[in-house]
Amino acid sequence: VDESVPPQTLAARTLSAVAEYIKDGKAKRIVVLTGAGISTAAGIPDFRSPGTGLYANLARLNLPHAEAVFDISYFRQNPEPFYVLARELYPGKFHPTVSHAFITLLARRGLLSHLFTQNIDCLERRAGVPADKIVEAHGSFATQRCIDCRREYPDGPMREHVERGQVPRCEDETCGGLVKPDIVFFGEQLPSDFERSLHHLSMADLVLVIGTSLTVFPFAKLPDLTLDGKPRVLFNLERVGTMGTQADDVLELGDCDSGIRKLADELGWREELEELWTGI
Ligand code: CNA
Repeated sequence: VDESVPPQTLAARTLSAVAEYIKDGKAKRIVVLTGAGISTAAGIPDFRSPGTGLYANLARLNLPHAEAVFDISYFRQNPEPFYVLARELYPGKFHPTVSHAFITLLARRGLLSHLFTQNIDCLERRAGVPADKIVEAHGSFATQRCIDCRREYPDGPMREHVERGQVPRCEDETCGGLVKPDIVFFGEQLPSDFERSLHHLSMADLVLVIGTSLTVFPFAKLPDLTLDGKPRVLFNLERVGTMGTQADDVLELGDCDSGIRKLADELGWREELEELWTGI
């Protein structure tokens, strides 16, 4: 946004003004949008960061192109590369970040409308964000099923297969289809609660966007459903999407944990945040 355009709602385009807005009770319904960048500090690589991102490290899997690992038609032909990756990403090995803990804190203070996440690592649940506030736009590793007959596959054997790097098969022997976690692959529909929850964005009076390149649609359009005059804050290493084009957009560029701690300081919530985080 042109620096000469004054903000409409905030006193200034700064975290301190965002904190004032929250403390004044003007942000009763906060929507948080997250992507892989909120979990990199937990040790889970994102997709697109140059050098460290998953796509940069998939060469050894001999994929036709990096996205193929999450492509449903490729998976039908060759599920092994996905299971190599699943072994690295499988939930249970990682601890939520301080940014995840901040979302839990918002929920405890009754300020969290909803969290929309693109992540499949289940770290927001582990951080204590209430399940009914979470929209897992791309599904998660929490459940799995046969891609042919849709029969659910049990958690215990799933974990064993993933740990051994083996591809699980449908327990119905007449089917024998491939089993896949209920994460959304390219070419698959998003979960039904995604569409059903979109109206929460137009009801939000503050939107926090944390650690996403805003390149995967339809998720990437979510920040643009925010109403005019409602502040949007980006916590990311780089500027992304349309963030920074609205009068009340605040850009906090850098690692998101530092940005979130800065906001917590401004709010006077820092001690509570650190306590919550270390207690997870
Ligand atoms: P992405 O395209 O890899 O983008 C990540 C963004 O986060 C980039 O803009 C980075 O600059 C930024 N970033 C990285 N580290 C930090 C940090 N510490 N602080 C602030 N910003 C940071 O990932 P998206 O989530 O945008 O892409 C959507 C895909 C990625 C979804 O379908 C996810 O399922 C998928 N994914 C999820 C995980 C996970 O569950 N943790 C991991 C890898 C990929």
